[in-house]
Amino acid sequence: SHHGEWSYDSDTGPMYWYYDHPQCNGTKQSPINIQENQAIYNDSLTPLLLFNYSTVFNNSNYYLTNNGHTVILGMDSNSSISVGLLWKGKQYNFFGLHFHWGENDTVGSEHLLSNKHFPLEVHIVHYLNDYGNFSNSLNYADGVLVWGIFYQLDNSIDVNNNSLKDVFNNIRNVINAGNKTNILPVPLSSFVPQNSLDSYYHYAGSLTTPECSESVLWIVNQKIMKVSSSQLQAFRLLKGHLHNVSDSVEPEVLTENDRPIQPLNGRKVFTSVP
Ligand code: BO1
Ligand code: ZN
Repeated sequence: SHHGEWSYDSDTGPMYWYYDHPQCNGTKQSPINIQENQAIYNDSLTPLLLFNYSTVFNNSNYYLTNNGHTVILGMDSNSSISVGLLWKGKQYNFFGLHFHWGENDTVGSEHLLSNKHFPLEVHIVHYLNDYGNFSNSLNYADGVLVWGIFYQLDNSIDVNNNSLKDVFNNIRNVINAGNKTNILPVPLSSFVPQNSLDSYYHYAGSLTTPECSESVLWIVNQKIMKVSSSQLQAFRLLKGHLHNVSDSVEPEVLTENDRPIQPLNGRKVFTSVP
């Protein structure tokens, strides 16, 4: 195998991550199967308060980049206005957004909803403002907040008149690991279904990739977005890091990047909906 690199299959796949990244063997790992009928209503799960999610920063640089494991949407804001959300009185700043998909339309999401897979899951990653930056936040149980949104297949959506059109069209411009391309400014609200701030699941878990830090407060949306099969297909053409194929070294094809579900180990999953 390619030393030091992790992947989604064979001898550098999820089963082996903990060799180099011991936190991946922890007891509060993500993703999980969210059993809807076992989620506990908690009235402290008040609606998410978004700030600047609907703002289009026309003077900021929005880009997609392939980091060899996923496609990340980021922005270099030259504005002092921050983007993020308030939850339980704490300010979480936007860090980046990325995608998880599978080899076909029946798999791809990392979280499952009562054993059901979705073909795509978007993660909007935030860190607690008090901790200053993302990597410092990984040292704290409440340091990172990831808002996960499932996408279900719907071929009746108009891919040509869709707020995510430019994002999905640009996936093909970041085929190789390390590629980066600028995209048109897009508000973060485009990735989230309408009226979805007050219905979500919550539990405490981890990053779903190495280092697998147990520093993530997960918010998993109950409302679901839509994606077409042609939009999904673009993700499966992406390439990841180099790996050995018999005698040669080639980029792996990123046909999937979904970690299998992890044991709950007694953790509780909460719902904001009575
Ligand atoms: S996820 O939302 O749980 N899938 C997730 C996974 C990994 C990261 C964020 C969210 N972040 C990565 C950064 C890397 C950094 C690594 C440290 O965390 O993208 O730059 O090296 O563990
Ligand atoms: Zn993720």
